[in-house]
Amino acid sequence: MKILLVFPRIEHGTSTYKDKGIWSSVLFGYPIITLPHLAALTPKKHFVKIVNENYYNIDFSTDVDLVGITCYTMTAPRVYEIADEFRKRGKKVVLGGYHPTALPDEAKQHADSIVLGEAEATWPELIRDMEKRKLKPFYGPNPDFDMAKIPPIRRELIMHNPIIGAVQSTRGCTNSCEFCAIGSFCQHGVKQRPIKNVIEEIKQMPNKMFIIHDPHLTVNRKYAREFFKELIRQKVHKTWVANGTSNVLGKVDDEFLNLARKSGCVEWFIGFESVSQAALNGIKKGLNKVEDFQKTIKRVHDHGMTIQGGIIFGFDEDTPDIFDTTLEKMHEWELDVVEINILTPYPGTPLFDRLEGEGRLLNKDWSRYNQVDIVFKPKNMSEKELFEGTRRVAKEFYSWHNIIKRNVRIFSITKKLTALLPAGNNYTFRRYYKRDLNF
Ligand code: B12
Repeated sequence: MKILLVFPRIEHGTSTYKDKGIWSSVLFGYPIITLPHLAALTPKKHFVKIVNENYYNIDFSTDVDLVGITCYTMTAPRVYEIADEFRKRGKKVVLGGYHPTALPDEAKQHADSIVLGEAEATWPELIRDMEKRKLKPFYGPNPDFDMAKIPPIRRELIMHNPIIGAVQSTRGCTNSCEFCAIGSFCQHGVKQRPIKNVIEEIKQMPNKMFIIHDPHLTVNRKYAREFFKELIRQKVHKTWVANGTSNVLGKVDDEFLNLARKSGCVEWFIGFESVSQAALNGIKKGLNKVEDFQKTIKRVHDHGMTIQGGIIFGFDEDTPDIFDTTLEKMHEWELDVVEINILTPYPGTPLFDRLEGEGRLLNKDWSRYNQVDIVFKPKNMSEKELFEGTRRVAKEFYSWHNIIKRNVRIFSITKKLTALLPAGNNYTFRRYYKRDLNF
């Protein structure tokens, strides 16, 4: 059987189709592992091809038996267009990912089958059914699969070749933050791959730098510590970045941070989300304490690693003064890079259900669920204030003057050339916000 897997074009964010060219395809484009992972789960007797629409046009007349498309909320409208076009030409289409899982009946109008949740157990079953021409309308969710059986992704199918590789070691999260899509998507708590499998995959990838696409690597400290030790013991000598949480990185012992650094870590992404404790409590992320953030950042810096912080504006507790306060803290705490987002209620999250129940969703144009457009009615400010405030923070934080200052600091913290990774992010984010927030 011939299977085509499609990654649709992205209109917003740091690696969009508009950024085609050397910047995203060779330098700082994030590697996307979803489809090479799905290809690896496909029995070997079938032929699999991947098209990433951010780099290549889709050939709708291509000779295939089955088309699988990955779908986030923001990409859903484009995914539906692609799916409709293939179906018009008599191809069988399957959709999977976060958005079809949250809204399967909507997605089903554009597909022959929907795969709900993680596909490790269900994709092989779907392929068998397809061989018999007996596709079921829905598969899963089936969270009952063995992480030890996850094969290495089919890296040779990634046609563009960013210098940064990617791997995943854990799934799921123990927190249930109101805005996050992971809680309802991964229905099995935390699961991890055997460390030896992850290290083997890292060793096999040609890239000298890689990103760990886990919800957060610090979710199981014992596992993370063993992972660092093994990277060191096996002399892997690669540079990596991962997601971590403030309450773990602020509290772990020095040995943990030393091992992380020695094993190649140059940057942690931490979702601080807000400088307002009331907002954090409101979104059920009260485990994070604003009063500890500065100490956490300093500790990570003192161990030679940098921090990319995540900040979200638009929580119910946010008033118009949140923008100046946040900007002040971002500088005072010496954050190296910051992802600045407008709160977006993704279907499937408790936030979406609450705002929908309160009649506060402004539209369901999924293409605008992109963290730079405003799709809900904020509580304590106007939509204009929310947009202008976010824009002002991004413009100020990503001024050339501030970027240069931060990048000098980044190199002095890491003392490594590979600090180009976090330093480059400062430039990537400037480009993104300048375009999407229009400054
Ligand atoms: C890496 C990552 C990115 C990277 C790479 C993007 C990518 N598409 O891979 C970057 C930084 C570019 C990114 C950008 C964004 N991201 Co992101 N990202 C992640 C992250 C951390 C890991 C994704 C991953 O690689 N997982 C590993 C693979 C193997 O798993 P998977 O993709 O979930 O695929 C499995 C299933 O979903 C399913 N599946 C998926 N697709 C398909 C298709 C078919 C046919 C089938 C059968 C099955 C199937 O099978 C796979 C195996 O089980 C997740 C959080 C997480 N830990 O999952 C957030 C996450 C997916 N991102 C999210 C968001 C919101 C965004 C942005 C909108 C943020 C922004 N400000 O712009 C953009 C959207 C870009 C886009 N449209 O792709 C949300 C998605 C919510 C939603 N409902 O859409 C998540 C869940 C984060 C969160 N906490 O809410 N992201």
